[in-house]
Amino acid sequence: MTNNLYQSLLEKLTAFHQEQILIHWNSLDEPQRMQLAEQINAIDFPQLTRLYQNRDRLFDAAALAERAKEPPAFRLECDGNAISRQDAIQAGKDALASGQVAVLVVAGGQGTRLGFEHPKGMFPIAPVSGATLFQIHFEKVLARNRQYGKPIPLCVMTSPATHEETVKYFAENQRFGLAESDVIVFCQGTIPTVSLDDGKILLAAPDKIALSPDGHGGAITALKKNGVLEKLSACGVRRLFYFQVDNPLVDIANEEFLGYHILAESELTSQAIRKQNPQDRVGNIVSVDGRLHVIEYSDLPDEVAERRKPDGSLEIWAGSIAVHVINLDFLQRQAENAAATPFHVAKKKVSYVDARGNLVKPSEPNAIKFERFIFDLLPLAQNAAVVEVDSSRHFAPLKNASGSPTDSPETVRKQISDYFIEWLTKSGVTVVPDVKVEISPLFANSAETFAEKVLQNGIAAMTKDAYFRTKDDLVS
Ligand code: UD2
Repeated sequence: MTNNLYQSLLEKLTAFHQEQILIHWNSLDEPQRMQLAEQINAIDFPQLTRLYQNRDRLFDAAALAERAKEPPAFRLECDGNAISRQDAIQAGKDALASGQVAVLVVAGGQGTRLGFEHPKGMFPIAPVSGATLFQIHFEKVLARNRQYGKPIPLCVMTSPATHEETVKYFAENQRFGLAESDVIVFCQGTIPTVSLDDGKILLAAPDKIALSPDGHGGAITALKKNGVLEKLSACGVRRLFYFQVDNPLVDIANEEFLGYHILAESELTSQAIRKQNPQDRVGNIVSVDGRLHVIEYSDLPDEVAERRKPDGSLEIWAGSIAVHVINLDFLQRQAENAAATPFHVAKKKVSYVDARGNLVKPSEPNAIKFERFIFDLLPLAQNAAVVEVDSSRHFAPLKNASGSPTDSPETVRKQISDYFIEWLTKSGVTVVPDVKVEISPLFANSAETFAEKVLQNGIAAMTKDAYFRTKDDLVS
C-alpha cells in the first residue's frame, strides 16, 4: 500500500523535479508518510514552478517607480477636498448605524523582529494597564458596537504558526467582551519555501515540507475559502475595515475615513500619512497612469523617493500605514480571480533538513518565500482613494525589540500615552511631566466623548499615572 503511495508521489514529484522531498521516506513510519503525502498533495506544483521560473519578473517595482506620481488624496490641511469632512462623517455614521461595516485584522505574522515567542497580538503594550494589542483592538470594536447599537463582526486572520494559540487566548479572555458570534477567526494559506539556488522545495523535518504563510494578500482567498465573505454578506455587511495587528493607535471604523470611501464610490480606500523622510519604512502610495499602487520602501529607488515639489515637500509623500476600507463585492470578485494580485519574492534565511537528515541553519539568505500583498488590489479597484491622516494620532507600529530606537515597545508606549495626554490637555486638564496616561475605548473612544466626561466630573490636574476605564477613574 505505501509502496504504491510512494510510486505515485514519486511520479508526481519527478514531473516537477521535486523528488528530493521523498529522500527520507524509508526512515519514516506510517503516520509520518501519510502526513508528508498530505502535504505534497496540497501543493500547486505548476504554480510553484512558474513562480520560481519568473522570480525576477513577478513584480516590476522599478518600472512602476519610474512613472510614479503623487496620488490624488483627501488631504488634512486642505479646504478644497471634493467631499466635506462633515458629509464624510455623516456617511460613515450611517454605514455603522445600518450594520454595513465589519473589521478585519491581519495577525498571521510571527513577530520575529520583535523577539516575541507568541502571536504578536498577545504582546502587552498599553502603557499603564499592560493590555495586549488584541485587547486594545477588541475593546475598540466593542466600543463602536455599543456606540451604534449594531454588532460589528471582527474577523481575525491567523497563520498556522499563530492560529491555535490565538484561538485559545480569545477563549480564555472571553473575547474581551465581544459576542462569540461576532468574532470570526480564520487561518491563511501557506506556500512551500524553495531553495534560492535551484527552486527545490525545502524540508523543515524529514516528514515535513517547509511552508510559509502566503502574505497578508492571502486574506483574499482565505476569506472566501473559509466562508467568511459569504457569512458577512448574509449579515448585510458591505465594507471591510482592514488593519494590521501591530498598530495600537489605529482608529477602528473611523467614521470620516469610511465616509470618504462611501461618498467617493471607491472600492478600496487607503489611509496615508505624510512621510517625514524619503526613506521612511512605509509603503509608498503612488499614482501610475491613473491607477493607484503601493511601492514598498525597499523597492523605491532613492532618486524617486527624494524628488521634491517646488515648495520643497516630497513628491512621493503618501506613506501607507496598511489601513484600508475594502468593498465586500469587490473582494468577492477578486477572490474568484486567482491571478488578481501578483506574488512578491522575499529572500530569507530558512533552516532546513539536508539529504543526510541534518538540520542546516544558514548564515546567508538561502531560500525564497512567495507572498501576496493586500495593497496590490489598489490598481484593480474602481475609484480607489487615499485619505491623509495624522501620523501621531493613527500610527504607532510595534516592529522592533525592546531597546531599539524606533517602533519598539518603549517608543510605542510613549506614543500611546502622548496621544491620550493630548485628550486630557484638550479637555483643560493639566498633566504634570512624566505621567503616563491610558484611556480605555470602553470609557471614551474619541477626544470629544472624553472631554464631555471630564466636563461632567470636573477634573483639574493629573499628577500620577492614570488608566481611565470606568467613571470612578475620573479622579485626579
Ligand atoms: C508593512 C507594510 C508597509 C507599511 C507597514 C506599516 C507590507 C509588505 N509592508 O510592513 O508598507 O504599511 O507595514 O506598519 O505589508 N501578516 C499576515 N500574514 C502574512 C504576512 C504578514 O497576517 O503572511 C500580517 C502581520 O501579522 C502584520 C502585517 O501583516 O500584522 C504586516 O506584516 P509585516 O510586519 O511583515 O510588514 P512590514 O512591517 O514589513
